[in-house]
Parts: sequence; C-alpha cells; structure tokens
Amino acid sequence: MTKQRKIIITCAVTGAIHTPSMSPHLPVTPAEIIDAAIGAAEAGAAIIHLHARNPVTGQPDQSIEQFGALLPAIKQRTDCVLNITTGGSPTMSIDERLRPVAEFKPEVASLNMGSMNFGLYPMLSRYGNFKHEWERPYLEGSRDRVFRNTFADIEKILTTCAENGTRFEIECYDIGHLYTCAHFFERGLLKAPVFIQSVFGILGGIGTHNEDVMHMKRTADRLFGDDYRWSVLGAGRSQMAIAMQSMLMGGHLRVGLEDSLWAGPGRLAESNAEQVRLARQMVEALGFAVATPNEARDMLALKG
Ligand code: KMH
Ligand code: ZN
Repeated sequence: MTKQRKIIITCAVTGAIHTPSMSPHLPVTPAEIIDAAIGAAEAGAAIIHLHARNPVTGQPDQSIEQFGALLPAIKQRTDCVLNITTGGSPTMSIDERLRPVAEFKPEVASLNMGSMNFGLYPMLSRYGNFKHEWERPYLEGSRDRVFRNTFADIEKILTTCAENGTRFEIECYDIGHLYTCAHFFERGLLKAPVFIQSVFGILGGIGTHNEDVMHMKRTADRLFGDDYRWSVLGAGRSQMAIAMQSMLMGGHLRVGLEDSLWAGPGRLAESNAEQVRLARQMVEALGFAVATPNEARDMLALKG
C-alpha cells in the first residue's frame, strides 16, 4: 500500500501586513491572537506563525512583553509548533525583530532571504476609513520603504538561532532569494532539511502565475534536491489556488489572516480556523492527510 502523503499546514494568524480597520476578524489583542492560534491548531494547522500587536492600536509590536503574553497560553493549550517571526514589520530594525526569538528560543523562526520593496500602499484604494492614526501612514509609507534583510542581518539571525536549536521558515519572495538561501546552505549556516516558504503575490516579489510557482519549485529542486521541504503562501485572493498548486507539486502550504483576509470572493474570513478548514478540505479532497505537529517536527527535524 502506498503511504498517504502528509501535508504541513502553517497558519499565520495576524502578521504585520493587514491593519485592524481592514477586517473585524483580524486578531489584535493577546486574547484574540491566542484564540486564533488555538482555533487554527484544532482545525489542523501543525505550525502557528506568530506576530504580536499592540493590544490597543493593533500596531505590529515585537516586544518581549507582547510575545510573552501569547506563548505560554498557546503552548498550554496545543502542541503545535510555534514559529516566531523575525520579519516583524518592515518599519522595525533587525535587532528589534530578532528580540523575541532570542528570548523565547522557539522551534522555528521565520527568516527573510533578501531586502526588497514591500508594497502595502495599493490597499489604500480599497480601504478608506481607518480607526487608528498609524494605519494610513504605515500603508502609504511602503512606497518609499525597504524591507531590509542584508546578508549581515541574515547571518546575525542564523548565528543567534543556531545557539538555541531554532530552525527556520525561510521566506523566499523571488528566485534570487533561493540563491541566497543556497549560499547560506553551502556555507553550512543552514542545515538540511531547509524549510522553504515561497511567497507569491507581494508587490515587490514574484507574482502568482502558475509559471511563477513552477519556476520557484524547479529552481529550488535544482539547488537543494532532497535537502529541502517546500511550502507556499499566496497573498490575498491567490491564497488557496497557490496552496492547491503546491500540493499537486509535492509541497506544503500556509494560510492565515496574515496572508489573506478572505475566505472566498468578496467574503471576509471570519477566523483563521475557517481558512485552515478550507485548506484541510483541499488536502483531503486530493487524498492526502494533514500532518500532526509531531509529524511536522519529524519532517522538518525540529528540536521538539
Ligand atoms: N508576511 C509574509 C509575506 C515574516 O514574518 O518573517 C511573510 C512573513 C514574514 O511572514
Ligand atoms: Zn509573518
């Protein structure tokens, strides 16, 4: 009998891309983020990718205090793999972004593979009225802001995490990022299996065409062979189509309100769990099964 393929679902529950006025369902307070993480884990997510926010304004917040308000409760109520962002938000310094990962030493940390433009400003045409003062300038400011991830920044995160046994969700927004990842792999700073999260549809990165997805996968196959595990995330409306394509090509997937606020055309997702359930239906319709957290730990060689 052939072994049933297991798909790792990562759920990125709040992120730093969307702002509170865009959806009433975007988790902001610690209680909301904790509930979102638990709901996603119960629905089938094996990995929870975490950002924190200021509980009053919803502004991305990379403080120890805010992450400290999330982690114990999530750990107590699920055994999912916790993945803490080092991306933070593009307005933060690298030291600020690294702080919670250095402090809490999670099983996984995100690691962005290059400096880039990160265009949030097109969302201004869709959303007019903002509840909080910071939202409009945050989106507007992305016209002239670089999401900084220099080689030295990447190396700093790699060496800090190596001491703590933290492994990585390697965020690749374009083909060049795969080559940067290969560079650190060849230097021995990244170890197999490398967990590559290919990001499609961010303005400033690769698009969402089928050819884009195939080019990413073929390039990663050529550079890493069996030494990597592939996952994808599609921004906005491309989310589920990109996830489906990944599964058909042997990959895993990421959903969550960080990446898309939607659960269908013009229909806001009411929770992260709703997106995980949609993804799970796709997994099972293809004859695959969702990976448990421990199966994900095995597949990605995490410290557990
Ligand atoms: N926001 C996503 C496109 C990070 O947190 O390090 C990628 C991300 C970055 O999740
Ligand atoms: Zn993130």
